Amino acid sequence: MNDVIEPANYIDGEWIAAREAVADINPSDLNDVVGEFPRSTAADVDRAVAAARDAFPGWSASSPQDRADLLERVAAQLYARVDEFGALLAREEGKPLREAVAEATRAAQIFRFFSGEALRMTGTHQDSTRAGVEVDVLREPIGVVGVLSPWNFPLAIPAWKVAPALAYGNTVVFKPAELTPACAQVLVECLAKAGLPPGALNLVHGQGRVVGEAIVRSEGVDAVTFTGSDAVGAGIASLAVARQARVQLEMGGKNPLVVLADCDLDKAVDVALGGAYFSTGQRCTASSRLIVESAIHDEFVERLSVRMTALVVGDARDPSTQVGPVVSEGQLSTDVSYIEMARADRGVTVIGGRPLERSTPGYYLEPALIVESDPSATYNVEEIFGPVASVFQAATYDEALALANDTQFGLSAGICTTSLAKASHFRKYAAAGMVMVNLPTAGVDPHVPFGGRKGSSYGPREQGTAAREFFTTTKTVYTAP
Ligand code: UN1
Repeated sequence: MNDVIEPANYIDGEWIAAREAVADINPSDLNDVVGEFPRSTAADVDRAVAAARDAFPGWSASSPQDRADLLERVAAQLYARVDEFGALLAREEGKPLREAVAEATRAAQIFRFFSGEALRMTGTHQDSTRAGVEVDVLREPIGVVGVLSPWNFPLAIPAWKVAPALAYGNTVVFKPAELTPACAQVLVECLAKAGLPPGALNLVHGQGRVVGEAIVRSEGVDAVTFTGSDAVGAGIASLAVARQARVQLEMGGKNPLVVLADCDLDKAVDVALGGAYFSTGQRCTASSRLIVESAIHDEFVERLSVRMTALVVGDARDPSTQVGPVVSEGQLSTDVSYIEMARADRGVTVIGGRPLERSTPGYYLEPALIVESDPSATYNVEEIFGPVASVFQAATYDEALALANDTQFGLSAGICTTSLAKASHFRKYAAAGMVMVNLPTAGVDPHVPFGGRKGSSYGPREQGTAAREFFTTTKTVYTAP
């Protein structure tokens, strides 16, 4: 890694080497060790929380212009290093290079956006209902924020949690996913180089059940923002609520893409292909349920399977790769077990879905398309988080909409149609936090709200100006002459 210091925690402005370390392995080549990263303890978390608490009075009282300038300096470093950081992300997580560079760029955009937000932490002023009294609603930071981030967007998701936390004057204890510590480390290096005061952001590498849990339990942490699985999210929520800490959860999806008979079929196949299989399907916004009007079902399956089986699966660092490896051995065996479950069901056809060998040992898996399965089968209900999608028939638009909404999740929902009436209806009645018309369910902008309904999200939205709802609290001030 170019210009990267030794893997370490960053606490109170100091890089602290590991006492115990764990290897960070490239999923495209298991012989390639990215680094040995700290496996921290609850005592490390206590130090990080104490540093964040000590830093809070100074940072929260700092000039918003200083916070804006600092975040802008981070954005500038990220923009200048998108190729390098994209290459690191591809190596560490297995995201194909083109997508990895795009993610690094997205992280830069997010820091730039929140640099501006530091200067827009506005309140409101109005007259009281009582004559002569005035009311101001002020926005203030919440305090110390625990950031728990996943491996699937190891630059962008930390960016969209850390940047608003700091912009609005909070201090942070950041625990990245254990599978992607190097991306977190380079991000924190950029913040350190930008001149962040000691303690304003602390990085503690390690396991969720040790470091993550210690953060969530710590009385010194006022709010926790988490992206990851619904099972882990539920545990975090109960711990946080038990001690009245603020909590924001972004969890799974089982996102529907409705494809109507009046669609532009080439475009719809493109949308389904990208939504289901790019990023190896490892996105909470992936299109895992393709709901196709019966009139075009067979042709859709035919065209999608041709495109899908032609996808180049390989080493994420090779620019010709379209689908990288699955992130880890555990995730590969999860994906394969769901695929095997589908294969064992009577009448179900699974196209693709076999583990692959490449010139280096890695977690390669052919994209899989499950055809003619029961929508209520376990693999069609639970989030798989791999390159696996199911296709269902619906006789009418109404049936397609009902099937689309028949899920415990509600993150993103898509429709491919040329009918303005159907698109408008779907925009209104899709039970999801995000709706995509003639676009993949995955792939979101950095400056607008992100989040879902039902079991996908809990708490206020992330990103855009909506982020201030979680990262600030209001104070209502009444003034009489
Ligand atoms: C996207 O689809 O562009 O974990 C972003 C995830 C989401 C981010 C998806 N929180 O996949």
